[in-house]
Amino acid sequence: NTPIKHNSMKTLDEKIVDSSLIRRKTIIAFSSFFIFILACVLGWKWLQSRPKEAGALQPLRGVLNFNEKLFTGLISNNHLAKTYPLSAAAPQVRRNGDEGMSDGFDPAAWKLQLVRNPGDTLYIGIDEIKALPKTDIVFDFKCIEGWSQVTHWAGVRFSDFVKKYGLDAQSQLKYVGMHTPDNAYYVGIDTKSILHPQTILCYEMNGQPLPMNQGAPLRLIIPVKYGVKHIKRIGTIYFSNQRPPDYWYERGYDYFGGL
Ligand SMILES: Nc1nc2c(c(=O)[nH]1)N[C@H]1C(S)=C(S)[C@@H](COP(=O)(O)O)O[C@H]1N2
Ligand SMILES: [Mo]
Repeated sequence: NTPIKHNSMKTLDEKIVDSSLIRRKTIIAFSSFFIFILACVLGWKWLQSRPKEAGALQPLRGVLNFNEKLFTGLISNNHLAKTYPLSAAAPQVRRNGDEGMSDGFDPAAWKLQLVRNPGDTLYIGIDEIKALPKTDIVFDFKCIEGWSQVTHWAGVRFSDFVKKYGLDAQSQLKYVGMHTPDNAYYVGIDTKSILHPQTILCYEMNGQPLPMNQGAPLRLIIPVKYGVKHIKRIGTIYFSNQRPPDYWYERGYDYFGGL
């Protein structure tokens, strides 16, 4: 151990480390790195070997289920999605997702099928729905693909629809299911979220009748959820204690879809 002279001003006492110590440290560093990589590979292989549950590997589905429990407990009707002034609404509204929007659909012949009980279905025309109290909302529409857009929608609050059609007993059930007239797109929604004051059966966008590709004559707008749940071109609405099938849940997303 000899003092090293760095410059004319300072003299430092540095320890000369012997090379066996360096070698030992190097070996430790490399082996811990190797063990880490091995753990990653084995962990990944294990994950891939798990069975799938509703389109998601079982351990991942477990995490989704856990989050879901957490957030279903949190949502309340006092918690409102942020709203914006009319001037903030985009004039050109993005369009996304065409499942269940098959050709040959005639909006003039459309009736909403409201299944009050098995074997008890009401057929409701769009004019009846437009006659109910109208609510509008400007909010930030969020898609799980990563985009969002402030947009303006109007229609009847689902809770007003429930009052009008005497669905009090039905809305005690846990879920509401909806599907397109061709059954190709479908969602299941917890009743608490469907009765949220910002959830609307929507027939207008930017003060104009809903365009066809945006879900005419009737779509769901549910600001407490991601875009996937805002089903366009609703054909049928029903209530159930069992989870209704859900298009994107079956493809690996979480069922709740809450924000
Ligand atoms: N019938 C139907 N509704 C749907 C979809 C779809 O594929 N089919 N896609 C959903 C998704 S993922 C999003 S982001 C929104 C997009 O609504 P927009 O086309 O009005 O922007 O619709 C939702 N509703
Ligand atoms: Mo989406």
